[in-house]
Amino acid sequence: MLSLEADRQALLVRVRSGDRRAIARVLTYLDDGAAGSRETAELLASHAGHALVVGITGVPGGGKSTLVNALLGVWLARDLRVAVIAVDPSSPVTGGAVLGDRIRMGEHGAHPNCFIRSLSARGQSGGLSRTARAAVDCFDAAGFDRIIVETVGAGQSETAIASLADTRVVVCPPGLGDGVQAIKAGILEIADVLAVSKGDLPLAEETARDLREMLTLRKALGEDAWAPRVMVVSGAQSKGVSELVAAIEEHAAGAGTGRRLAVKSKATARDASSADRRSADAEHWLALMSSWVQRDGLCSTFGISVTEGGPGRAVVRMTVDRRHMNFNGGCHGGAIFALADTAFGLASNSHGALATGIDAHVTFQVGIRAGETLVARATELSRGHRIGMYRVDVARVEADGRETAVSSFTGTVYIKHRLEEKSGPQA
Ligand SMILES: Nc1nc2c(ncn2[C@@H]2O[C@H](COP(=O)(O)OP(=O)(O)O)[C@@H](O)[C@H]2O)c(=O)[nH]1
Ligand SMILES: [Mg+2]
Repeated sequence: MLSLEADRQALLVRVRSGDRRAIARVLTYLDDGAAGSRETAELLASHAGHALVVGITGVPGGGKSTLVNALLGVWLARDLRVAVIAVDPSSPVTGGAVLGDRIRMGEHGAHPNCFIRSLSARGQSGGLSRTARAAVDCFDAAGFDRIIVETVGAGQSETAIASLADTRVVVCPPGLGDGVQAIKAGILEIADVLAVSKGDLPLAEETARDLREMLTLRKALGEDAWAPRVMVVSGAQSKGVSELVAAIEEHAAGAGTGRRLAVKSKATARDASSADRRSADAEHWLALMSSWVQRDGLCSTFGISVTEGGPGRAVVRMTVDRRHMNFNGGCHGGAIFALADTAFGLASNSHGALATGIDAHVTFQVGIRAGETLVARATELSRGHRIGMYRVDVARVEADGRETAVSSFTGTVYIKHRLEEKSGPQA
């Protein structure tokens, strides 16, 4: 329905004027992944850049939605326009969590300056983070001042979605005690603010102390590891909520908003460079990454080769044979992981700085047999002073050249040495 450029432009004008029906229509259309949705997403992104995007991540039942409701209360009272995107990859729209969220945020749902939207998991995780990105850009283009993205911090796509946010709040319910370690390193690493939720409960202060201690330990390990702020909040009793708002806004003022758009525009600028320059660059990266792979024991054991490279990205390949088989006669999951991890390692080390993996999530969609060829493509989702986030899509190459999705992988790296920005890595 939006295949015509004129339709798209007309709808964009309505979205930018804040027309709720137009926004709802675009969101449904993006969520469906209908033809032309990529072009629409790009158009929306080109009009975005005003909003402060806040990611709220944490375990299910941790109190995220209740906290989102409290944040809505504060920002709406300041006459700001606030959008909420609730993403739960584990539950369909009609399922418990998202329905519960609607009720928990229902207090403000009818406010004219508020728009709450749940995103379904119609596609795979990659599809979901793309849709979430497009939804954020849509609300941003529509002039919303604050966009809150609530994600469940247990799935494989949450780091990808969290990387859209300017400021990330990780919600930790109280009473984790020693179980604080249960908070995945990757999730902790993405936190700009750690909010101990349900602050009215007795163990909240103790949990906050545990978290502060844990962060101090981390800081002692790395020479200048950055530490998030730890705060105790209660969404239900509005305790600590205005302090949380102040911390979010302070962080965003320092870090800058719209960083997700910068990643994209750098890519666009690269695309615009001349064809000659591109092919010389491509050769340079291919040779460089191939030399890394040749020095890698696992890559030679598994027959992994590089087919493309660039700053923050890499494409690798492997044909499955006896070496990769498990005892059930299928391709070993570890071999697929190794392929994805290789692409991740190449992409994350392509900036002339040493990056080591600290967290990775992988999903497997289909089984693989001997004789099949797999390709893994790594792309950079975000990269800061210390933390980089990457996504790797693994696909099976079919006889006709088409590809079937096999596995999706998200990984986080800790950047150990930061060298001056330059176009290529240290040779
Ligand atoms: N005591 C207390 N309970 C809370 C608070 N916030 C949320 N809860 C409860 O925790 C449960 C999960 O809350 P919800 O906001 O849906 O968590 P989410 O799954 O992380 O979005 C619900 O039963 C809430 O009533 C709080 O500040 N104090
Ligand atoms: Mg929730």
